[in-house]
Amino acid sequence: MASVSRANSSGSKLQLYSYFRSSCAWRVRIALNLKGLDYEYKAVNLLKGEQFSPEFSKLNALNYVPVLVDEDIVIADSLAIILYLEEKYPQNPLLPKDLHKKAINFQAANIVCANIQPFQNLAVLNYIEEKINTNEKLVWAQYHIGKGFAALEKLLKDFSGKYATGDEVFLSEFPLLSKLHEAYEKLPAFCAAIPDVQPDAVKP
Ligand SMILES: N[C@@H](CCC(=O)N[C@@H](CS)C(=O)NCC(=O)O)C(=O)O
Repeated sequence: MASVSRANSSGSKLQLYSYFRSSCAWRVRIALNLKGLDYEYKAVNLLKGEQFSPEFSKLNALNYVPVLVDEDIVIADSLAIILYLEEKYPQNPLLPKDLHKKAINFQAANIVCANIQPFQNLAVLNYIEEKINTNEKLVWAQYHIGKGFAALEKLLKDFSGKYATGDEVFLSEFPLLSKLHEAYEKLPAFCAAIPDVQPDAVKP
């Protein structure tokens, strides 16, 4: 695992185990950036299988990124990390105060984390490729992503302003989803979290 330190003016001890193309790590990078938290980027190359190293397995028995280490606290799940950051570092809140809007945020986040992302995970796609074939792998991923996006599009229709549930920034991502994506893309915290600008990005 390679480690790259970012400028760290606040003396923060946060470390993020990440892979530049991981969507789960990507949302945590966005949250860290929105909160203005410096962190040390610990690259875990998923294509090289570094997630299965004994060192990394100690941090997450599931062998997935992201993992956040905050001094002696280790958290291995993007949503758990984001909710931890929200409580420990309350500056620049990620969630709306309104209870209903907050619940919609959780619902949308869970659609992404439980009903979309797991079906297109590397380990799952490799398994389908091995047991069935490459074509089926793509059909499988597209079906589940499409189903999840359709549910998100429907859910957010009544709530979205500039961002998903209003004009405050929230942690998630058809015509409405595209519009939201464009709005998020303009924000510096999101620009700094894209795969291509991460320390472990593969340069063309
Ligand atoms: N529920 C976890 C899922 C984490 C996850 O699936 N991570 C993927 C990258 S987005 C991973 O590390 N995959 C490695 C593999 O499939 O071997 C989260 O939201 O953090």
